[in-house]
Amino acid sequence: MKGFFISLEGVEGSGKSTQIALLKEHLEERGHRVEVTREPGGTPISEAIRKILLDPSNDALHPTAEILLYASARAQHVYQRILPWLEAGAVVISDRFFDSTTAYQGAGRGMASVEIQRLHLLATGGLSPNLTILIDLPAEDGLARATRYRASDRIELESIEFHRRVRQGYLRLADEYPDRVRRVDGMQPLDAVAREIASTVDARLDTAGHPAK
Ligand code: T5A
Repeated sequence: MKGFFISLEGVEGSGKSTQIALLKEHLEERGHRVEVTREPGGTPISEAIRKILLDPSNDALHPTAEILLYASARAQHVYQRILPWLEAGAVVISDRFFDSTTAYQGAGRGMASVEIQRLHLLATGGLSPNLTILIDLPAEDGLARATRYRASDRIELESIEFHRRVRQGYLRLADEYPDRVRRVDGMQPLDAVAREIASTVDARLDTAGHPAK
């Protein structure tokens, strides 16, 4: 693959969208072609699935149907957008990818890890981010930030215990995949988080043979 694939992960309101906008600007100044996308979403079909998943009135959604919908949205996203961008040599930044399923449906809902791994393989054809930035902070702080100016979506309405399990699931992923998943302290001021992410990404791009142009 000619491009470089970065995912940003974290609990609700961890600051992913804010940091992705800053990272895109930083990388474009260094001469990279950058494509930004998100999950669930990133294609018209995946965005339609996103609406179902986040609609608070869909409280009857079964956990099995939920995980399959996230996987369907991802498969469409991978084949329609992410792979073609990577083949064209872009730096692709996705707001969430398969680690969200491991953290939310695995650690949060308690679904079996072996089934989740199989589903990842089916949905992605084996594609994995080259680098994952985990913006880590307590679930309470993230939720407070996320819902300060807008109503909660279906997942944000889950119990605080659910969101704490999600955070622990992410921390286990950082332990399990230390080369791919880099934890950044999300309680730092915004610009300090941005600096840490930019230097981590620059170093990885240089090592992977994508130096600034
Ligand atoms: N999901 C997703 C699954 O369950 N399984 C899956 O497989 C996938 C892919 C997606 C939902 O779906 C779930 C996870 C989610 O619940 P979403 O709307 O994309 O829904 O949810 P989030 O990704 O959590 O989006 P948010 O917009 O809520 O959070 P962000 O993008 O992490 O945070 P951001 O940048 O919008 O910042 C939130 C607020 O905090 C401030 C910002 O200014 C903003 O007001 N902020 C800071 N304040 C102080 N200090 C800092 N360092 C700050 N950084 C940001």
